[in-house]
Amino acid sequence: MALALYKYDACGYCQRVLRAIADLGLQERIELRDTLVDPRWRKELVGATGRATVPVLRIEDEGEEVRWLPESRDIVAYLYERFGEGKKPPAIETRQIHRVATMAMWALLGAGIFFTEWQPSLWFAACLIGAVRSFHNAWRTRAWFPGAVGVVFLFACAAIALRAQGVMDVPWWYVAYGLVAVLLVATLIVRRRTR
Ligand SMILES: N[C@@H](CCC(=O)N[C@@H](CS)C(=O)NCC(=O)O)C(=O)O
Repeated sequence: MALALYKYDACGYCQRVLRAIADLGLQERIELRDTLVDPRWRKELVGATGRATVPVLRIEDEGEEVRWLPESRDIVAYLYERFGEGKKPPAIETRQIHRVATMAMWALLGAGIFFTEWQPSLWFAACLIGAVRSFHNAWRTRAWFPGAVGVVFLFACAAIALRAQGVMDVPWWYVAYGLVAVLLVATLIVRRRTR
């Protein structure tokens, strides 16, 4: 049996599969093929599946045709079923925690519009959640872009605090411009890398 995972580091879905591999102690049994580092793997993946989307697990069992298994959830389920010896995949995933954090962030931002006297505290809390979420994402995926978004959120926190304390009025436009600039650069870089 030969297993190979087509992936790249900045992909959150790939991280989900890599966590399962680590949890099951399969690092030695599954070859990692980074499609952004080696164009050969990307070409092979596109040839087999018709697209460059990762993660995909290539399964080569003796006497059987090679199978290409896409979808991180399906790959994780497959790995636990085959190698887990009864172990189950984690019930709560980081993605779910992030979803709750995002909802809380929007709820606090929305509440700040209606409860104006609480606005600085509510918006400060919202931006702090945004910063923590982004930095965690950056650490998890080893990607710089979420980190940059985290910095913008921190800037917003500082701006709100300084304004609330009457120290200085940092124009909000800088935050918006910063975010747009970061998004633009990130889009260009991702486009170049996945072309
Ligand atoms: N539903 C898929 C999503 C996979 C996905 O969107 N992967 C992204 C990277 S995180 C990708 O490969 N994008 C590049 C492309 O589609 O060519 C999964 O859970 O595996």
